[in-house]
Amino acid sequence: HKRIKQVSISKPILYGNTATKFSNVNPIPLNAPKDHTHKWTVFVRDATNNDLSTYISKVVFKLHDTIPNPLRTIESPPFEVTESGWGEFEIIIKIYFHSDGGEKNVTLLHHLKLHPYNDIINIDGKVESIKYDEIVFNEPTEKMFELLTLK
Ligand code: SLL
Repeated sequence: HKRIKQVSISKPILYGNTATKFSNVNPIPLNAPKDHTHKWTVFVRDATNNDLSTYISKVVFKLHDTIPNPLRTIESPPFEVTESGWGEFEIIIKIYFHSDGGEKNVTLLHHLKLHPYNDIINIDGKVESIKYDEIVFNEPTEKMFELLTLK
């Protein structure tokens, strides 16, 4: 892989989760275990609403072992997983790039938030814990450069 010297491209992303508590207006699904208290979605998305699939091939979310099939592989946008449950835990998020670009995967860690406290925004009973980050590609290969600059 030929690399382009002294070029750095960064891609803005958002990752995190939203959660809503089950209630009278937002009842627990009939097929959900009775101890589940929340519905939640964990996601990775582009911070500027561009299509991540131009350079990302898949996102793997490693959930808590108490959840059925904890390893979830998402191969096209939206890169997200929606589940119900009762507890907070660490989610390992692995972002894989198209293999012909010659880039290693990137690992992010997200603490799933269900309860509104600390830096959590709570709008209409919805809890959100979302972070902004930039994936930096230093001296990308020619192929990766092409994928990163596709419109
Ligand atoms: C801990 N924080 O560290 C806890 C673990 C696990 C949450 C929380 C299971 C959902 C399901 C669920 O919500 N687990 O039954 O599908 O021990």
